[in-house]
Amino acid sequence: MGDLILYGHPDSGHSYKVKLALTVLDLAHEYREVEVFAPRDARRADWREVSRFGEIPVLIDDGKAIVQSDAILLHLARTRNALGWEVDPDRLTEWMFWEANRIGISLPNLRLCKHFEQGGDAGLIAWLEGRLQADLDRLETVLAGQPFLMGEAVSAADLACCGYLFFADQVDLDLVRWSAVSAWLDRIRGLPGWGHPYDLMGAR
Ligand SMILES: N[C@@H](CCC(=O)N[C@@H](CS)C(=O)NCC(=O)O)C(=O)O
Repeated sequence: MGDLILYGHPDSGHSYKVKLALTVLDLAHEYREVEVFAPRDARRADWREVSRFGEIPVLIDDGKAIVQSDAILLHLARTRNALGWEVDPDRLTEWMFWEANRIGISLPNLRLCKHFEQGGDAGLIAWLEGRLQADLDRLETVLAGQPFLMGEAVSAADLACCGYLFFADQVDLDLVRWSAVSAWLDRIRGLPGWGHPYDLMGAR
């Protein structure tokens, strides 16, 4: 396997999902911070060259740039035959599409409204909150019967779905009513290589 470079930012939960996969897999890599709050054409040039959709994260693996956090996670799982790929690639892929369409939409956008924009349309916030609660209910149901989303061991599905939940305080989200989700997050916190986004990618 060749050199790995991750482009991200400490406030980006999508970047954190990939950073966490790299640390949990204990893969040596270079981390490059992108000035994500600056206009796109003012951000670092090496990132602009490789970010096909103008977003972070981007992972360079052996010279090839891969974008979209869940595509990157699936790439790491497939090429390292790890993080659930070795258990069931189809089930793992299902979870990644679920994340991208569900909790990967509801929670980041709620955080955008409540934490970064400090306001926003009340109807939109209510819709995002309702959707997030349904997403947490779904995770709760699965995790009530097993320690991780794919079964007994941590997988890329867990790393994708948990990412933004470590910013729960920024959206005033009290996870107490989702006890299985809370216990799952504690299990993830206990993994070798785990760190809070601001510890792994630089404090803000
Ligand atoms: N679907 C994308 C979402 C990535 C995304 O929303 N990235 C944000 C940071 S978390 C970004 O780059 N925002 C800056 C911009 O769009 O200019 C993924 O999963 O990678």
